[in-house]
Amino acid sequence: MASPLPPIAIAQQFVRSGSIREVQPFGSGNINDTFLVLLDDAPEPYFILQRINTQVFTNPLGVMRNMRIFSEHVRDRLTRQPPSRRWDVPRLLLTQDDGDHCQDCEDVWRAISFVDNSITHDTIQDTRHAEEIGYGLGMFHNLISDLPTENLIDTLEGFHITPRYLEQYDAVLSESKAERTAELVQCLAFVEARRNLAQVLEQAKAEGKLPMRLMHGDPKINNVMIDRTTGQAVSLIDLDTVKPGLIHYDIGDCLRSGCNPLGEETEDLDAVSFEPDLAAAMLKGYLSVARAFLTENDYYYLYDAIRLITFELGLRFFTDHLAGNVYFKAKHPRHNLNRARVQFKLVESIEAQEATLKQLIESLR
Ligand code: GN1
Ligand code: MG
Repeated sequence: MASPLPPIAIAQQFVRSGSIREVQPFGSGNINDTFLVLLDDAPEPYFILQRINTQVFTNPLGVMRNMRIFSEHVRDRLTRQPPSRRWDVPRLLLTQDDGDHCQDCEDVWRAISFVDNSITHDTIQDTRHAEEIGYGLGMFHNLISDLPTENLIDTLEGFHITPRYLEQYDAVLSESKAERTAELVQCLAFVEARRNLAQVLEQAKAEGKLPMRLMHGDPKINNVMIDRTTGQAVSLIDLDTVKPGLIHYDIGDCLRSGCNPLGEETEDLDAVSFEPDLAAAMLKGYLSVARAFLTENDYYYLYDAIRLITFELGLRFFTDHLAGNVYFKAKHPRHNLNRARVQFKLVESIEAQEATLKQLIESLR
């Protein structure tokens, strides 16, 4: 079998003018491989090159199709109803023979424009940043709210369906020979004590209380691009999981990532906390756009969503640790265990502030 092409050779397929100076690993994604391609003498000095992880996204061409449909819809919307402030949609760059992914490559590689003069952060900077992150998610939801859900396919079956993750956890656990260390026993007990909360959003969906809409799927704070000059949110990136789902998954994910000032990679477990001031800022930003389309039930399930998606991510990391780190990229054998414990700490912090958070949600609506 031919050896895989190096990223620079793949990047070359997407270059229309100028020459490649360098291809560098980029960002902190846990699934796909991402590179920044730097160009000389080109109208845009860099672009993003990504290898889609086809172990996870088993229908990568479906992912590309969703991205095209999403982008066309949002661009059209922005032209018809120009927003009062900057909002960008990353562009798919075409190969020299007009394909949207690399031909003749073993994997599926694509290239995406870099949102000009913008930056992302892995940890929240301040309440202004939090408010902008919330605004960004609201804007994103608003812009896809009139794209029919059936226009996009499900690119990752079972994604954010918490009871399914619990089933996977049970299956992995029954096979696991991992030594029952004190911390492992603690994590096992943590999950057991919260088993019953796993179905809260799926049940609300089944009862018709929460409608299927289109969601981003992964709106953690480092997927919200911030304008370097104005500090405003200007785009959401990482569009692989834009698909039918509950917007509560998104709101929960955005808050669990943005209200944890130490971020999901910290090793300082004792200091992990969910900050209500950041939650207030984020929800304020979100509601400034989303108030228009949220229902009574949507508000009712916000607290549950924040707690559930945090629990779910902890459960996913923990399962992957027990399975031998087969899903999330891990830098060392305990990496996913540590990540799980951070999320579990965050769940405890959320639970301890249930009354405050519910009051906060009430006061903002
Ligand atoms: C994964 O690859 P990345 O970092 O964009 C994961 C998300 C998790 C996130 C946690 C498809 O996203 O669900 O919230 O890690 N994406 C997928 O950092 O599973
Ligand atoms: Mg992602």
